[in-house]
Amino acid sequence: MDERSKILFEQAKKFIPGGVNSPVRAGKSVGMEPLFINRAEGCYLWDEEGRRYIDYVCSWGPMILGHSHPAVLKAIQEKLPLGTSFGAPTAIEVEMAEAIIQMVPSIEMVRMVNSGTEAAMSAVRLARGYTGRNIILKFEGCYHGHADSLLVEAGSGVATLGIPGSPGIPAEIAGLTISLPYNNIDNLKDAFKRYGNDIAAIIVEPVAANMGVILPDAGFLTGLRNITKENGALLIFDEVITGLRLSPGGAQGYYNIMPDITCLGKIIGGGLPVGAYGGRRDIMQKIAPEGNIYQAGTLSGNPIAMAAGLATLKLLKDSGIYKGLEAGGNRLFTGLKDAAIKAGINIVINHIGSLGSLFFTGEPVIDFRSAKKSDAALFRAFYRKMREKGIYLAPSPFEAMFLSIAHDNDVIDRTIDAAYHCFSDIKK
Ligand code: KE4
Repeated sequence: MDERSKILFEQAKKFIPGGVNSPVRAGKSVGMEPLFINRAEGCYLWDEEGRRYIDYVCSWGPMILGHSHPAVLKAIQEKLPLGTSFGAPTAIEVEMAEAIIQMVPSIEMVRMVNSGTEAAMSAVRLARGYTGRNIILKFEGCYHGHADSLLVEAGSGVATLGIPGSPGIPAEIAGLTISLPYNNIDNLKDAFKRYGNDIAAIIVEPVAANMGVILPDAGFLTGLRNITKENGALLIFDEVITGLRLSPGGAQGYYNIMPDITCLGKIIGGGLPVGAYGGRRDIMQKIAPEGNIYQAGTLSGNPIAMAAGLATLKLLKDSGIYKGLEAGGNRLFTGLKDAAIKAGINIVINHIGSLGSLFFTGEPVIDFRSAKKSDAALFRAFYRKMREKGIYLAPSPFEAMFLSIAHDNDVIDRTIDAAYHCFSDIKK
């Protein structure tokens, strides 16, 4: 069925670890080999066999305008003949910085990097350098890229120092990170009681989307803002997914909670490799060469990537887009819930705007522990059936579904119909 992809995957595994350039693409969680994608347009992907899929991965978030949006392609095509990279400042980087500062409420200064990992890693170093403290506090199930300090699992007891989340991370480094359950303010208070004066920052996904989608309980984000202020620690919002996804101002604009530093990525690159971190001027001025906290990047602010990102941001300033994305998300996720009920399948759907995920469970999903209780085997069966019906989901129960402006009602209704048949099939 996926002959060309199979051949390519065998070839790829000879030269690339696991045959992929990012682990989740290999589809190990769903026991299916990956499709090799040849091209994409709007809400559709075509694999190497020429088979068309409705895409709910959207490159893990960036493609909010749909694939190959004419305005983004035009911006790239206009920039290309002028050269691809100079390693020198360019006018478009200034435009891009201004656009981000205008859209993201808490950002007064911003530095472009090349990935979400770089953004989060740099934000952590900045917080440590600015506060003179070393401990970072994160939440289980939140993913902030693969920097050593952030690939850390919870310690033995709650509010204890972390343990390495991967070989190759020294215990000494992991031991400077605390990992707590999401949505739990009491554990947080314990951690600050124990380590308060040594905690440089809390880093959080304001809406978690790497354990499936989990929304912040009422008061959770405000609690983080208050406890960091009370203890002289910084609050870092990792908005690599939520930035420009939930609203033009991301989650901080949606919930009206202002962090000290924000990490961005994905959407701001329009599909090209772009990340950014920004925040209060007094903090960002500590970054070299204005300050002495070092961070650098050969291709940071690359003009082609800036062209794609800026073209995307210019379109996203139209708030009508977010009303449409919200309507599409509501239609899809309520439709999936109704389809599951009709098929007699227990699922929980967490969603906000054009972002959501489904869990094969009957219990509320409010943190990583409850997310892990969902039925992975049922997800695998559902994933397989949906892919056979031409619906392309993220190959893991701990990822999200993303909509773009190209997902119209007809596409959404076809997805819901396909899901009903898949729910009915796996029910048997
Ligand atoms: P990148 O280094 O992959 O650009 O960004 C890391 C990152 C940081 N913060 C958040 C909230 C993120 O979701 C990510 C990356 N997201 C994953 C999928 N959930 C990227 C997919 C992959 O790893 O291939």
